[in-house]
Amino acid sequence: PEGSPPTAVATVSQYACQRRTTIENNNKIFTDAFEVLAESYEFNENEGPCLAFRRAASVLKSLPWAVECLGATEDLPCLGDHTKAVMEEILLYGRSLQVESILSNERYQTLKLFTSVFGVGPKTAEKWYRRGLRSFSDILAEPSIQLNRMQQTGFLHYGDISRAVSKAEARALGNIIDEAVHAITPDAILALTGGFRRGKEFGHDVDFIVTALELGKEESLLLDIIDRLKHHGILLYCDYQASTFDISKLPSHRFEAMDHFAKCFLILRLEGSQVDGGLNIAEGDSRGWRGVRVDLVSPPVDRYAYALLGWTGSRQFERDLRRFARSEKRMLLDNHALYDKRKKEFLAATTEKDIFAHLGLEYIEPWQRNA
Ligand code: 8DG
Ligand code: MN
Ligand code: MN
Repeated sequence: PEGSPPTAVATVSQYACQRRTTIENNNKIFTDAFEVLAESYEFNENEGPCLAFRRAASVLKSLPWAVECLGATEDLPCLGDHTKAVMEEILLYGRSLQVESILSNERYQTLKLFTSVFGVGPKTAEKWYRRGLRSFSDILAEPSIQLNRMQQTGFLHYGDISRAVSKAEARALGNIIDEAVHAITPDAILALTGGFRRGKEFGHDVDFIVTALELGKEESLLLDIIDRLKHHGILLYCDYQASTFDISKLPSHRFEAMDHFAKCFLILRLEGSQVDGGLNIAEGDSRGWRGVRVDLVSPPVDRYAYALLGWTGSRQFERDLRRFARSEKRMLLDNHALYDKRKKEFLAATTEKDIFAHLGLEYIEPWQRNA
């Protein structure tokens, strides 16, 4: 029956790109714990165990049933001794001592707080922590600290940016950007990507891909959109990065490296009147608007499918697509291209389905990529 482990268990792949993972997570008690552990290892720059816990969490997220005893995990990939010990503790006592000790650890709490500011990564957070700073007021009162523009914005809009963006807010922003895009170029393509394309109810930002049918027009299109948003008085922050895309380069090995397309990281002003059901803001907040983080990426139209696949995520899904391509197919995949190392050739794609087919993978729908 539904909700319990099937008797004839189909093998679960070690690759997230061979699993279907919806937003329904039946094993949240475990995956929340693993995420704390992964983050803690990340703060300590211990990449191995960090990835191991993220992979384990991803496997559990894909299960259509809840793990109720350790025996049920026997045939699952990516679950090591450490992972299983944490699971056993949670099954027995409802909590993990290691996770609780991390959550009450001052260093973890401080790094978590500092990295919640837009523009502050683990390196900066660590530097501030080592200087004895523990709170936002410590940072803002420290005269020797020079915040960059992104970090200043992060503090200025902290309340808005750290508040989840709802699906209705994402839709309203889609309308605003759609209006801008089509006022500039009637035959431009605009697509929602990121977590909202995967069917998530809430996100930390809203991600869009925009491109022009005429090759080479995509970069000026992005600049024109930014101009228009500025004119409408809704551009609260804009970090524009010009394209550094080079068609002759092989796909990158490093996942964490950003792609080379023209893009911008924005904060837009969204009016309550534009959102069905109203804004997701604090009770008692009477401004009638809020700031929302928006990412726009603008690939050349012939790279649209690769960009869409890369920006739809989840991050774990992307990691495993690349790992699968490299380890199982001797191909290199990134947000720009797919390269077959044996045939020594680039593989063209106009849709995401083409890319899955090149990789010999069954197509996974966007809402099944919540790995
Ligand atoms: P969320 O916003 O709802 O929290 O989740 P998300 O939509 O999955 O995360 P995201 O941080 O907005 O990233 C969406 C995808 O974009 C993710 O799979 C990684 C991908 N991505 C790139 N390049 C870049 C980049 O340069 N910066 C960021 N932030 N994301 C990038 O492929
Ligand atoms: Mn997003
Ligand atoms: Mn984003």
